[in-house]
Amino acid sequence: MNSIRGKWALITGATSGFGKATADLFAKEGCNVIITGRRAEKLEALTNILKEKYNVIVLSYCFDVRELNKCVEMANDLAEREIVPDVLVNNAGLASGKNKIHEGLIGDWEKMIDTNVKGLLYITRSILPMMVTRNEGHVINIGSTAGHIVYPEGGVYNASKFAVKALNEAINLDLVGTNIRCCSVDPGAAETEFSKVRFHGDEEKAKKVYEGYEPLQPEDIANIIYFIVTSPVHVNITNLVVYPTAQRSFYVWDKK
Ligand code: NDP
Ligand code: 8X3
Repeated sequence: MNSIRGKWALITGATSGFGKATADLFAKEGCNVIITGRRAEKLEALTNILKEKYNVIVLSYCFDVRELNKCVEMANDLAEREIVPDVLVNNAGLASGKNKIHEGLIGDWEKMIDTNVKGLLYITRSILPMMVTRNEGHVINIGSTAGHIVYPEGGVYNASKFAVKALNEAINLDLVGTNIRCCSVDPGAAETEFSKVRFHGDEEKAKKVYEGYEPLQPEDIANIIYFIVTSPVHVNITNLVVYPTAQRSFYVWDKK
């Protein structure tokens, strides 16, 4: 067991879903956390809760991962404070819209590619050099089962998560000879704000995605990330795929 107590974890997209649950679990286990997101009020609320509940240090940075200069600013600020994240969870991401390619909205495509691919790269490029210099660290990339198999009307989201899968593999190759580990965690259907965002705020449509079976919960993913990060330092889990038991593929379900 490789304890995270007293260490630093940077979790992007911590205002809801997987990121929030991971920040909560890591803080509960005594890890100082750096949380990010665009919604200032949610970040502030989570900061206060984690400090009060777990007595750890919480730093928050409110910005959009699509803005390279903001990613760099955060990294510079951490460096000034002499903080090198022990763990980076590249979680900020989204699906926007669900359309056939020939009916797709360009704005949706740009949001997904810029956030899920370029945002992940911007954060990684800003933070990973600090880990390399110290020759220590762990990168967790949140991919998706959507990055293993494509499905109708999901094409651009699928492509963005196939890219995360490729980048996760590439980062691992490039880190050979260092002590830095890198893993993508690829969930199937999980009940978060994901579908509400995908359907542009349509709560009814979002709710239907999780009906008739027991979806994954944010805490399930947090527990998995915790397991990966706390495994012994000579153990590098490079990819973990997780579905709800009622879902075996995008196409194979047991829905009541
Ligand atoms: P949520 O919508 O609950 O959380 C997404 C988080 O990402 C929020 O904190 C949001 O914060 C942040 N975020 C989104 N866009 C940006 C941006 N441009 N800049 C900064 N932060 C951003 O969804 P999930 O927890 O489900 O999603 C987390 C990750 O998991 C995503 O990468 C998603 O693709 C992936 N995933 C989700 C699955 C699911 O079924 N739920 C399954 C497989 C993978 P804010 O809005 O405050 O910026
Ligand atoms: C989210 C899972 O199947 O809705 O990445 O794309 S799915």
